[in-house]
Amino acid sequence: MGLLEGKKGLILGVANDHSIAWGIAQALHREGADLGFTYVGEALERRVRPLATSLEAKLIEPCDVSSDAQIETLMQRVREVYGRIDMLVHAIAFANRDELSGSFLKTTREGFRTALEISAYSLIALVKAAGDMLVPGASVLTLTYHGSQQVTPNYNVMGVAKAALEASVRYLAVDLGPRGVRVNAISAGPIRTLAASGIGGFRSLYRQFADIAPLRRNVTIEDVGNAALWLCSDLSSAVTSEIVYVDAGFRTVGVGLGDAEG
Ligand code: NAD
Ligand code: 0WE
Repeated sequence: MGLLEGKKGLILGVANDHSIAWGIAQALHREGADLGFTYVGEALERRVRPLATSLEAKLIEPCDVSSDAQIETLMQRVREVYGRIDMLVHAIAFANRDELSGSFLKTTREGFRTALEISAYSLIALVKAAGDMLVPGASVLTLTYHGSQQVTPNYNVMGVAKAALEASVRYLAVDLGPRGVRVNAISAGPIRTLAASGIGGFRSLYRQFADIAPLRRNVTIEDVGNAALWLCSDLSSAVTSEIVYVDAGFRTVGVGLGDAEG
């Protein structure tokens, strides 16, 4: 019997089959979870529907997290279809493209507001709107990146947004803990997804990562999916308020170790 048999999950952030959210969805489905999905806009709906259908999803709804009304409508639908949420997976980030290149000092008021609203506030808004559907034993999971802790060139305002997201994980964990609801984040190494495509310097960052990381490789959406499975299942029953690194050990290394052959 699967680890997640009988559990209901809501997954936000699948754009295509390269998405981290898709790697997570596949791992949760493999263990018997019943999953619902959201998308933003008609272009992504055409991508998400077939993927969600292949995992027998009963709920596929639009949700742009910049809209309280869309979040509210989504949660009403979840209440009708599932009535409860055992797993809430937030795999959403957005900053205006101009903010993700060049000097951090160029950050605009509007660019800051957008990045923090979509990438960090949305987790708070979703948990709030889910309300009592998050039952005792439920797990909330979000995705972050180490650019929140150390400077990654060009990540800029997204680094600030991820710092806010990680702090939000801790505050939410304290608020929801007494209800038996856990809140955690996975900090993933760089992965070639839609959100990483066309980012200046991503290719070189991605290649350097595999040279430096202790495991000498990049991270896959399957790696992240399996860690997510642990955090969403009762195997992690006393883990909350945690930022779990799925980064092949990259964070631990200050400078390249060089080739073991010397
Ligand atoms: P992705 O492009 O596949 O997913 C990003 C998702 O965010 C998309 O599905 C998009 O529709 C959604 N989104 C953007 N604006 C939205 C809005 N207003 N409302 C609702 N959804 C919105 O890319 P990904 O890399 O899988 O990103 C998922 C998460 O993983 C993000 O939080 C990202 O910061 C994080 N992450 C990515 C990497 C990486 O290298 N790819 C590394 C660490 C963490
Ligand atoms: O969190 C992310 C990606 C976040 C992201 C990506 C985009 C690209 C397209 C947010 N908003 C947008 N807006 C767009 O218009 N990552 C962890 C992947 C990533 O993005 C980088 C990175 C890495 C790693 C940007 C600059 C430098 C490194």
